Amino acid sequence: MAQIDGNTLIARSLKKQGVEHMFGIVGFPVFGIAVAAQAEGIQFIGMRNEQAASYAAGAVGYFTGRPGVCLTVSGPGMIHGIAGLANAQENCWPMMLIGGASNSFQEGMGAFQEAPQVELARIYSKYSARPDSPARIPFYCEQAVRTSINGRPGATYLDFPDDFLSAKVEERDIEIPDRCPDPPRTQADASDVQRAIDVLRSAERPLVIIGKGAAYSRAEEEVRQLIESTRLPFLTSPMGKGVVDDEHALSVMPARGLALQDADVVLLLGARLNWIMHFGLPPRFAEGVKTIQVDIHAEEIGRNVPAEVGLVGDIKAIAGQLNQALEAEPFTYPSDTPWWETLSAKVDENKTFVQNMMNDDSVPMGYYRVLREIQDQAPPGTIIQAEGANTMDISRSVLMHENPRERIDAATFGTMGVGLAQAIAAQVVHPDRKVICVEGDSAFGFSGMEVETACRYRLPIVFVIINNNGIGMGFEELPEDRFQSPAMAYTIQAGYEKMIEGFGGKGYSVRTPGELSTSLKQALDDSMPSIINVHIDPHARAKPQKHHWLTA
Ligand SMILES: Cc1ncc(C[n+]2csc(CCOP(=O)(O)OP(=O)(O)O)c2C)c(N)n1
Ligand SMILES: [Mg+2]
Repeated sequence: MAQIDGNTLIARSLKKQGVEHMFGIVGFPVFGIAVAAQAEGIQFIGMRNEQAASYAAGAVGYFTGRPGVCLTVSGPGMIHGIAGLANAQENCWPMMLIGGASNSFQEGMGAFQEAPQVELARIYSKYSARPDSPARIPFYCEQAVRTSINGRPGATYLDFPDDFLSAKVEERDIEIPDRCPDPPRTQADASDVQRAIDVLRSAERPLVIIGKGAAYSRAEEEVRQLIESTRLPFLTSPMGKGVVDDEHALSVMPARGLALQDADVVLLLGARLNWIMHFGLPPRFAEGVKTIQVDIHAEEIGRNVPAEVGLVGDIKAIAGQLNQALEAEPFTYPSDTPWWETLSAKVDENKTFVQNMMNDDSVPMGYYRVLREIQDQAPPGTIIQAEGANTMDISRSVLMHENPRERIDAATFGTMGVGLAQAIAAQVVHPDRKVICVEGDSAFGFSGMEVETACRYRLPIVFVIINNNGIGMGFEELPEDRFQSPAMAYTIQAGYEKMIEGFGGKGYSVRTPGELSTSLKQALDDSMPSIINVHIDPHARAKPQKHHWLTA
């Protein structure tokens, strides 16, 4: 009689659920899961730390709408994986963490790497479970995938003890559930849609805010139509960039502060009123601002600010409903209002300010000049990963995206260390596109060893390190007394580019715009990954802002 073991059951179930990519580190007791996954046609990417592997799995969820999987050993490996579980959960991305576990019959005995893993995963996941028997593994795999993509997407955890992995069950007793379908595109109530339009119509100073929920839902066509038919000013969250072209004439992104502060009606499309949007509260928003909130998650409606209208459901579907209602009864916000006049003046003023810094060729360079080079050279379709403090913040105002899902960063959870992993995930999901990973020198350090992973899989990612010798603010030298070194300082002029050469990649150390230009061009043509270590002015900063990241 044909028998099948737990490892193969997991791999077959996941493959059937549409899982294509698994990232992880093998060891006791999960080696067999990786082998079985490869045998079933799932791509296994062996990483250097489970944190990075878990970040990569979440990024796959964002890019594809189906969960990426992170595979970890028991105990410490699984605990590293919680980093990415939490990151995916906070960002509402589908991902699945799989932890091997010590034998179920040694529970509580002090087994090798024994840990309360199902409990550990619980608060940072939508679903955390250990199958009750090897034969029911397929049931749990389907449950985890279905839960991760439906409703508000998020993270799931499955726990597999060693004895379940090696157990053999009769193949004929097993039923592997079919692929769970992609989530239904839920619509809002028609009368609420009408109310939303009435509120928009009544606005004197309207504003549309587009979040990464709109990008995730692939709502670009509907949102573009909505913006263009209504001629409403819009701005985006960092990862909502490109849902509508960042350089669209109706974008007021360069006047973000002013637009948020003075709008009287705000339409939120898959963007939350959390810290990124200053909670929707004064002084960053007007007292009494009316919000029309479109969100997949009913509990999100009215968080921090009571919503004037709540539209619960899929962004693409609801933007479509809004368009339909607007086709029946068109509404265009006039271009000659005082609001547009104020916004346009601010947009022009800030654009000029940023342009001047982007065009400043002095040496040492500042952030803006480095990022401009990337903007100039990145071919269409390039995916940008950005992390750091200044590095990430400034990249938002310099790097323009024409299309959605082409930027990924530290996002809602502000997690440093996601960069290399997200770049690896982007390149694995999109082998034909260019991937540029823009890293602060501190940010790079968190998962720097993953350059070996990128080299081993020959992923031609271009890692650009914007190196100011420290966290957020740089230093020119360290004090004589080494233990008096500032907490934010790192090695002055560190040679990060040398790291990649040990693995067959190409390293560049650059200081001038000319050197940067030449090396970036070479790196983009290379079939292997590169590091371009850009030594910038350690005193370079973002343009003066009311609120800096250090004080949030
Ligand atoms: C996991 C984690 N640890 C620490 C931090 C705190 N933190 C915020 S930004 C940052 C690094 C900023 O420095 P760098 O990457 O060099 O960028 P720069 O601003 O210097 O360009 C750190 C450590 C964090 N956000 N996440
Ligand atoms: Mg730095």
